[in-house]
Parts: sequence; structure tokens; C-alpha cells
Amino acid sequence: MRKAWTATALAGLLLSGMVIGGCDRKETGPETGDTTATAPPVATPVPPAIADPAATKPLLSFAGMDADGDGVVTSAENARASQAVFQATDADKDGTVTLAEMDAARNAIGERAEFSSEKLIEAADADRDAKLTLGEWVANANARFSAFDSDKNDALTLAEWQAGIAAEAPAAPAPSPAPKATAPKR
Ligand SMILES: [Ca+2]
Ligand SMILES: [Ca+2]
Ligand SMILES: [Ca+2]
Repeated sequence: MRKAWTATALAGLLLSGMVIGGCDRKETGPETGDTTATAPPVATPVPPAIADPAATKPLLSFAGMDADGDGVVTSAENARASQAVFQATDADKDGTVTLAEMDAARNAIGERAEFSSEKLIEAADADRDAKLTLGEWVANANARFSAFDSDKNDALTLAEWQAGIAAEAPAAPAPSPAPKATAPKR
């Protein structure tokens, strides 16, 4: 958690000067307090993941996030993909993603089984109400982007993305010690 918060603070510093032309908003989309009703519409809507998982799944991949296909994922592309995935996961469109919605969407998509939905929510749930707003969701995605962006040029290469994913993978469980041979009792 501490690492994620540090990354969030850093992302805030790096991005604080960025606005979209004419619009006094960060290029990376919603603020932590934003809801789907108040957030700028930076993402192209996709259908609910439980109805059409094939529409959401690409947005979790490097190529899918790289909307302009130039081989790098910018912070804006990352935020747009993140917002679209949030909207696809919020199946009942009430502006929050619950554990049940997260599970249903991830099961439909077949997303990285090594992480539980509980852990994913916990990692982003700033106000600890066990559900995620769009603001919490995108803030977490921005922090993750920043952590992956090892040369801090506000864009991810495929190599940075792959290294970031690899670093996220839970450590392989330590091999369990060989069972001690018990000396037969005599
Ligand atoms: Ca791009
Ligand atoms: Ca919901
Ligand atoms: Ca929350």
C-alpha cells in the first residue's frame, strides 16, 4: 500500500501541470473524488463485461490500451482504458464497483487468476467502504502506470509494461520443506 500511495503522490506532482485544452482537468481523467456522473467523458463506452467480455478484454492488454497504435501507452491512453474498464465492470451502472461486480466481470473476461478480486479492490479502495468509485479506480490505474513507467517519461513501452506486470506477480511460493523422515520407532 505504501508504495502505491507514494506512486500516487508522485503522479500527482508530475501531472499537476497537465490540462486538456480549454478544459481545466488533468489529462489522466477523473480525480479521486469523481464519480461516473461528474468525471470527464474521456473514455469511449464499452458494453458491460458480463454481456460482452470480448469488448473489455483488449483494454487490459498493452496493444488494446495503445489507442493510437504508436507503440507506447501514454498516461492519457492508460486513463481512458481504465475508465472504460470501470464502466464495463459497473454492471448495474450505479457508479461503484462492488466485489460481486468485480468477480463477475473478471470471471467473464478470464482475467489474471493469481489476484483475488478482494485484493484488487482493497488495493484501490481509498475510503475503505469495500467498493470502488471511478475516482478510486482511475487513481489506482494512474499509480500503477507511474510505477511501471521506469524512465518517467509519461509513456510506457511494451518492455516497461511487461516488466511492471512481472513485478506485480505474486512471488512464487517457497518450496515446502521436504517432509522430515521420521525414524521408525523401534
Ligand atoms: Ca499510444
Ligand atoms: Ca455497481
Ligand atoms: Ca471506496
